[in-house]
Amino acid sequence: MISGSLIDRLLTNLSTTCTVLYQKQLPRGKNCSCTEIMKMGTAMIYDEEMTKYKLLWVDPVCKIEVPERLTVSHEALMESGLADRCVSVPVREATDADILLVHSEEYLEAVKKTPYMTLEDLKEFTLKYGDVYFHPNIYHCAKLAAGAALQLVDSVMTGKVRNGMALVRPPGHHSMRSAANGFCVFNNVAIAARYAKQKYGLKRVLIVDWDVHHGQGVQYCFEEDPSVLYFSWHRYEHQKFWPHLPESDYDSVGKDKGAGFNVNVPWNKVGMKNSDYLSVFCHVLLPVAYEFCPDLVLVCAGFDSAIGDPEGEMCASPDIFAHLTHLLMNLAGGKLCAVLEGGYNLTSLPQSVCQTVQTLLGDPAPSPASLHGPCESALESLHCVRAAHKQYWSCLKHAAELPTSEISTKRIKLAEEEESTEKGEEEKSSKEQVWPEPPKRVTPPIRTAVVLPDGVACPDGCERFSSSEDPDAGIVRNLRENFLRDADDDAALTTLSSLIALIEKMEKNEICSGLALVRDVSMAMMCAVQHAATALSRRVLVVCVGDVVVPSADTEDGKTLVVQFSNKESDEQKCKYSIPVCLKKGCSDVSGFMQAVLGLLLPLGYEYDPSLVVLVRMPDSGLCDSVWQQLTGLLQGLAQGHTLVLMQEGEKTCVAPTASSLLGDAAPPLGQLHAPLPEHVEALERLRLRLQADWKLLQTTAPGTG
Ligand code: X5A
Ligand code: ZN
Repeated sequence: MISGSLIDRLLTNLSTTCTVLYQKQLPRGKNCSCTEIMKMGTAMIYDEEMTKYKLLWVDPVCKIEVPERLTVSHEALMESGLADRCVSVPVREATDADILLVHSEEYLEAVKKTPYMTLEDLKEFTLKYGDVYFHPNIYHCAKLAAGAALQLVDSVMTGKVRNGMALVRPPGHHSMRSAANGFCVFNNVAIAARYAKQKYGLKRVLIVDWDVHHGQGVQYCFEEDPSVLYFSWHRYEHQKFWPHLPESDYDSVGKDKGAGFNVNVPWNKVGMKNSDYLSVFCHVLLPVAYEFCPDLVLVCAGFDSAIGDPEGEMCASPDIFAHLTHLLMNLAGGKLCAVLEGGYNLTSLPQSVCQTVQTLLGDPAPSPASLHGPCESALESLHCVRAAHKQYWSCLKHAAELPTSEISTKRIKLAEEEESTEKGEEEKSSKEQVWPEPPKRVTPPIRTAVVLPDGVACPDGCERFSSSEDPDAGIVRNLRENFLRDADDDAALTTLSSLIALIEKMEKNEICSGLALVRDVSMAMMCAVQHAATALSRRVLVVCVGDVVVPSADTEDGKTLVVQFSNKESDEQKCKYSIPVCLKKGCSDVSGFMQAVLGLLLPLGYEYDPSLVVLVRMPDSGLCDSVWQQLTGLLQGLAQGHTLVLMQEGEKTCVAPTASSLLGDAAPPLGQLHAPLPEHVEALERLRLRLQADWKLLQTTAPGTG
């Protein structure tokens, strides 16, 4: 056992020798080796120098892009203590060669001259481009911004850290091969993608652009490139919103070999909410991303898509970024680099940055506030994107055809909405958004507790759990009367009462997650669910993999939602809260299983918003470890990470992989997914259609379409 102060000293030594600060809070209690700390780390890249340029003349379009964007974000990370937990990596200047990976020599040479220009020259130079300004120091900052993205890629790819975020100015995703645009000078993320491919030989890079603007510069860069999958959602309003490009619409899917590798989700209304964002993740981005199987995930992390932003005018709360981040963290073995783009509300920007970084550090996400399903306009976009991509992705093969009326009405809609523009403008100025500050995310002192039979070793980083107090007499009586059979011995009683004590500690947030090997999984599940739902009055999401007798009597009241994956043809769904997912050929159809997880289970889970997830694995589940770890990892976005995993005693080999996922390690990649079995696709689609009346997050088509 290493004492806290010794660890601190070790870390201090490390930080001086490696010139970076390692995560002070140890992720693993015991057996901590240098590599393990590094594997778990989160990099943070920031340099004050990037605050040292600003708009020098009057320009209402550019006045929101201020140095304070960076200072408030950085201060929030310091004040919350998050910065201290990150590995601080220095920036560097991108070299000419780095910049030329994306930009033309003529453009680079032109930008190189800007530090020597007079104010008048700068103004004139600025006029050559759209919605951007230059300053004598912006070239220096642009080199640092791109260099920061490259430092981040290097830190992640060499295994110094698992993931990280770079706080940079100027942003990058609008800049093009030979043009500055939309506050951007060099395309930081596009350069990073090319650099990562070249230096580390990566086959596939995923770029997720959750900024509220379309990163057209990134799209142009990779349009014909099937090795870089670019996803962007953006305010569009049928082309009424900047940058007003027809190629920002859903029907720009990429060109030639790159067809299918450009995914645009246009938002045609403002005011999109958490449900709209999550819905697009569950029904478009995640299925496609898992099928693509990237080696690295880059995020164009703009926070102008958060509430309060003057550009985006969307209504997603800052804590949604915890979920967006979490949902991407099991791709590419957890290798994720977030690079700041936009974000102009100086309150929601730092809040959103903190949510992102705290999630990268591995803290459980907060429970998502009431999700009511996507709005009609979002559904329409979702439907169009899925239809446009169905020929490229087998996960979307079953997506409804696009009614031909849709495409032809595109321009009409634009014209219609132009008429009502003036009214819209008035509304805009009158509403000042207010929202509650995201509550502090308190991480329980114990991450994962395990209840294991005596002979089974406690996995690294977990805590062996046995209830310290004698179980309450009432609980014992209940256990004996309702669960235990006469033949069961004291060990069975001890296990069940430990489970109950464990659930209570999870409820008090003293323990985050738990794992138990039990003799009788069904009994343990019934007992755990009954206690949580009845005694503690909690909503419990029960996820069963394999054939197990599932509690059904007490599901009517909504206290439990049971989703059971099995290969038995099940009778029709009993009620809204009991959902059998039948995969006839078992869970060996990895694609089919993942489709069910991403497109059914996650939306159900998010909408249900449980306070506890009980994940049950039967010995006949047929799931391989990596799929099981993906499932375990993804489910931890729910219930603030309160997951209790129950497995049969014999499944000892599954303990370590499960514990690893509960501890927050990234699940191993599944490889590029092939097409799911057609009969599974059909069964899942039938189920989704039947359930979507009750569960709005399952909808993928707008009323009146599809
Ligand atoms: C990076 C970014 C926005 C430019 C808006 C110009 N740029 N109207 O968010
Ligand atoms: Zn933006």
